[in-house]
Amino acid sequence: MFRKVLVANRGEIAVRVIRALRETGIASVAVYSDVDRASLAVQLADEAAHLGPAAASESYLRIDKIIAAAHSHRADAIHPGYGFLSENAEFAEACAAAGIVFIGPPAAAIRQMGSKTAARQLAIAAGAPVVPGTVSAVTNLDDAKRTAEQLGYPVLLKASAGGGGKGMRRVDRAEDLEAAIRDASSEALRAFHNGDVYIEKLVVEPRHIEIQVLGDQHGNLIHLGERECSIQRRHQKVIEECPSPVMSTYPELRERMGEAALRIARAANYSNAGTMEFLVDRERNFYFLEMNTRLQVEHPVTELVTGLDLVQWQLKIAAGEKLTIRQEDVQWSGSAIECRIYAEDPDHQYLPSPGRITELTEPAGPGVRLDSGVYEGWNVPLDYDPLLAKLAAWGPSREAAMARLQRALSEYVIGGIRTNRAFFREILDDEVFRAGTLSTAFLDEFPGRRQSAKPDLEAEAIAALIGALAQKKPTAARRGNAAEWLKSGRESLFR
Ligand code: MV4
Repeated sequence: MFRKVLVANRGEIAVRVIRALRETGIASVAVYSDVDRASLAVQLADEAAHLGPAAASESYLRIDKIIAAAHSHRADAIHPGYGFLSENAEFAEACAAAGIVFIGPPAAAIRQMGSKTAARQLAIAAGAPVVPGTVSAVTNLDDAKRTAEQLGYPVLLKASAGGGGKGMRRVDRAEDLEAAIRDASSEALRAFHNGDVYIEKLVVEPRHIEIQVLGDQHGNLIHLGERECSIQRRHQKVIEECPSPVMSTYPELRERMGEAALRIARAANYSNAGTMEFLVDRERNFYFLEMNTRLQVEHPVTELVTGLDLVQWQLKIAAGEKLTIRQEDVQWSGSAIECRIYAEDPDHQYLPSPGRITELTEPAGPGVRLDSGVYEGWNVPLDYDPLLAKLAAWGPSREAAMARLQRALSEYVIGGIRTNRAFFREILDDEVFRAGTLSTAFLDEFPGRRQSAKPDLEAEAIAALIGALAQKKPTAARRGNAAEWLKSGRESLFR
């Protein structure tokens, strides 16, 4: 096993990895930019290395600086976390060239999955279902028209080099195709320096379900089931859960999707942790979309339900150990739901809302897991993704998990900055969410169903006023149910 590991990331995921290292008796090295000097990750790690200015391009994305830090701190491996350099094949190769183990998949698998069309071709070759459409780029309008006609409108144009919804265009009629190809192609060119687009049949109101896989360097591969990630805003996941509510009704779907994910992983010679993204339509047909060759933000819900520690397994696998869990050993128990707590302003289109956290009370108790990267007094920088923490709850049933998550959210106090905390309280009360009939259209339709949005915002404002007038925090008894306290505060004010 490694003696010392450098964590090439920041925020809650750096903390997550440092915790795993501490549990395993491996020394940790945090890295930091100018604005992260006092970060929680730096405080928790055994050692820390300064990378440079706040801009990620001058710090967390600098392969040379990170490798130099690993050398000077004598780290024998690097964990990349998610984002930043985690899916950069050149970084994985640079680690190997420097004699440092990259804790992740082989560089070749990262590179192959980085091209959406290459991934699609691989899936087809592996016999896994993909959305009907083409694999090669559109070259002329007549061919494109014929393809779209054969697939049937609506179709979706996608960037070959894409991901994250950039360069995507829905086309409903043949006469709109030409302009849409032009738009999608120029957007793709700007975003990815590659204007190639291809055509897929549009899957209407799909569920977004992903399968977690884990493989060692000896050819052993297993899947750890699915995560339902349909609730997204602007291609940013907001809530994730395990199992998917649809699997509770159709358990054989997990087996079939798991098998498909493993076929693709085998074809890619994959090892370490990875995730296959699928769309699932109303008839429960599933289609491979793309693969994420990293540990994902939402991995805790899988850990809560399977009892496995994905980061511990990443370390063992990277160190060359064998996967000792067989597929039949994997068991799913109960239900877990996670919400991503962002520093963002609900009153201003959920734009990032950085600043100093002046008050922080974190939830805990039975079935609650908080992966946080912040503390009271921490200044949330504006330079990075505004994810503060992931709050997850486990329960023996989906209902129990929802109740625990609601309870935990009611205990969570984050002062000084705006967050999306109240938004989750509404989603968890929403009848469509509670019924589990989710799709990627959920958040588009959600505003129409919110009745309690206004009073809740009003209650928060009044609470702030009462707090300011009283010059004190809510008492422990009141804090137990912030919403009730807010209501009683309002009632007494208006009586
Ligand atoms: C689709 C689709 C419907 N039909 N492909 C969005 C991001 C990119 N990775 C793939 N995406 C989609 N591809 C076909 N053929 C709908 C989406 C999509 C989506 C997918 C996953 C999660 C959220 C989404 C939100 C809107 C659209």
